[in-house]
Amino acid sequence: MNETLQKADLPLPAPRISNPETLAAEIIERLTYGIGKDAKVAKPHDWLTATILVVRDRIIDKWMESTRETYATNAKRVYYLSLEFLIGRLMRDAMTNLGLVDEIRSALESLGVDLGVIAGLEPDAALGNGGLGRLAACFMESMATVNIPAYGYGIRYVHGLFRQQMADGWQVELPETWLAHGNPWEFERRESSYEVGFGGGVEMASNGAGGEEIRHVWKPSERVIATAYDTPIVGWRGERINTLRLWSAQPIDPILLDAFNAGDHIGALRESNRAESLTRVLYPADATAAGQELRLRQEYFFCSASLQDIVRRHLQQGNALTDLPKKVAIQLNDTHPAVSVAELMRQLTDIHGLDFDTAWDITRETFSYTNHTLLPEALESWPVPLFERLLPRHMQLVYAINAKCLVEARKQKNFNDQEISSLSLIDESGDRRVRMGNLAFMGSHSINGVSALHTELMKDTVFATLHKLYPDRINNKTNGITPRRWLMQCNPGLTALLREAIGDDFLDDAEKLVALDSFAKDSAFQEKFAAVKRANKEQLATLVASRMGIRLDPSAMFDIQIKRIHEYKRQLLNIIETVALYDQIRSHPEYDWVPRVKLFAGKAAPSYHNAKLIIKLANDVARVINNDPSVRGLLKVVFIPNYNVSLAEVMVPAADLSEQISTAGMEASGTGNMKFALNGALTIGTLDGANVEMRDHVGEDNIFIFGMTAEEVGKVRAEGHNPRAIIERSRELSQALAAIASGVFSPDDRERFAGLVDGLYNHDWFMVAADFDAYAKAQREVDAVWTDQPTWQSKAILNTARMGWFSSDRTIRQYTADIWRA
Ligand code: B1N
Repeated sequence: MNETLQKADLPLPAPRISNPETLAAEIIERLTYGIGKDAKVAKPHDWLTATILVVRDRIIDKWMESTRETYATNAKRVYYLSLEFLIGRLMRDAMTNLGLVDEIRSALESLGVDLGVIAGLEPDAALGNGGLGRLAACFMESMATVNIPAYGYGIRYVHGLFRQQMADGWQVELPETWLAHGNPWEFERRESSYEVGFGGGVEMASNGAGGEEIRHVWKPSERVIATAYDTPIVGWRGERINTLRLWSAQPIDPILLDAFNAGDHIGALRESNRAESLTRVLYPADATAAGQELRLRQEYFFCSASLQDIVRRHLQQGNALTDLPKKVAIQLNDTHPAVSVAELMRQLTDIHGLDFDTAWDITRETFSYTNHTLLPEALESWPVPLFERLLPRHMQLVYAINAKCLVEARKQKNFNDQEISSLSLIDESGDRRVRMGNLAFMGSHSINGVSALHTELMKDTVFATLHKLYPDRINNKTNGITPRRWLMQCNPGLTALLREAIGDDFLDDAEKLVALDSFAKDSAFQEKFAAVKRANKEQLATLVASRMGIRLDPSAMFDIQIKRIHEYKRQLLNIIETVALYDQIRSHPEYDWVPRVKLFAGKAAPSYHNAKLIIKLANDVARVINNDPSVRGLLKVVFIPNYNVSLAEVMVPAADLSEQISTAGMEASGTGNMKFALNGALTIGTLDGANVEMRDHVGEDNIFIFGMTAEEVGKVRAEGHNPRAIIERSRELSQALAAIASGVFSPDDRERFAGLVDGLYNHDWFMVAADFDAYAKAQREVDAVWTDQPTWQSKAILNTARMGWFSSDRTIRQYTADIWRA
């Protein structure tokens, strides 16, 4: 190679041309030379891979440009650390944001390939459980869109969230294998590998010449390699491409040859299996702490690798370590990456030689933390003995941080012992545990909630004492959703209609949707809006027919509840009301009932007994109702298996009514609520999470709010209530519960649901009984408005018009301005 040739002089590849002819030629080229397949025998999967590779080429130029630009300007970088990224399919997302959909479609058409067919074969990357992981994915897309130099860091799970199958109405979990056909979106970066240690002990070493300064040296007993896999994330209009960097664990020695040669063929692979099992599966728990050692290992593994990478990049740019907070903002997505606080302290002190206080200031200025739930069972804490065994140096640092903060607290405020113990990083109330929420809080300059209500509750409950000590740290950043995936891509019919009506401004700024306000009463527009909804409902009906053999009438109201199955989300309330409605229709066949289809989908954590029972109940109720000729055409119930991002993309645009009915105070924000309303569904919901702000934006006449407030729930829980009396007072409710408890829907096992119903009579923690009458009444108001279609349509239009504020672009701009200062 010519030594005098500077790298900067190397020619750049010619920019790609993107007309259908060129695209078609490139697809054939990729199929032949990239995949080694003859077009004549290529399978749909081969066409998919070839198409992705051609789209990917168009991303790479911009990707490198984005990276070069950030490097050249030494701009502040944002790092989003998350144990979950629920990204779903990427091909349509990339094509939409690059403006290539029509060109690729016709290129494929000229080759006799249907874009819709191959797009449906792309695996749905489910590296997340629910809202928290999907939020991380929406944020990645919005950070690229609003031109923030950002990296997502997480784990490349070999198996994402399990595939849900129904066996006689029960959830069965099967492994999910998104990587089975390879993953053309990712780039393995062998050169970006780091060692991550576990266990062992801590030694002291003198720090060079004089020998008076002492350093801690952690000598782990176990080490694994973290290897980076990069996926490009395309922003709207392809202006910026950011990187999602996921870590995979590898053994240091792939095989122990000595053991192998001695005949121990299994033992020779033990270390390799142990390392690889670290990143093998996603924990399938949503809103509960996982609690096992492997989970803590996963958390530390990805934090350590990410921080090594971040510090390496910072130093490589020629920056001083003390400038870390000027050049780096790290957002902790809940407490799952909270061990980062101790790990950055370790790297700054033990490896880079900073003193403790300097390191602490840098750490706190660099990190910020988002809390996503107040559910006590979801607050992570680790038994001290486990933490100490796995991370002995971090345990010392946790104690040192704790001492520093508690001394400061005693000095600043007149805290009593109880307050001091609630601040502590160590929970001493039972077996001693490390409180990850407190660690994340103390190690961050900003702590945010995800809706206005949730943020206020954080201040009043879990973080009350910490808030008293640091009153400026807690702030709100109401969640958002990306309008690219959740409007333009999933609802092309509505997008086309909107462009026809109000022009293209909303494509770049979702808040410009307000221009639609003036169309709400326009009857010609209402008809078009309704026609789009109808077409989307027909598509969902087609999906249900083909997957489940159930026929749905698209002129019925599609009433949808899709989300993780959890008692606080109250699918049970919806099902019980469905049973009550079923009774009513049979008792009064002469009434003008509004035909409804009740649709459910969602997964239950495999170990969550009641959640699985609720799925079974939904299926049992569905079977009875759908087979009863006396309600035919008036009521149908469907539980669609294997809810995932791709299914949501079909269901959201097809909804007339969106169920957001959690017990007030329990859903931190919700984001499905926003997706539905943006697509013109009306919401029936409680004053919980972001529903409160949705009401403020769409107007209280355009949303069906019912039930107890968070304050009332808190009061009732403190004072105790008598659900039995409430149930006995409500004829509808007691009849529905009697039917369920007595086995009307479970003749094969009449006791099946007795326990669930007993729970409502005896404590009703989630206020299902307490809110039932209000909910049923709100549902009848829904019926009344539905009967007046022009009014319904005008409300639906106003929802679409006024939901632009809930774009994740707005959320990201707020994070940037208030927290990251990037
Ligand atoms: O985070 C979403 C919110 O919109 C939802 O209201 C909230 O429930 C959800 C442990 C969680 N909170 N906590 C989790 C996920 C996985 C896990 O292992 C907890 N998920 C949420 C986005 O802000």
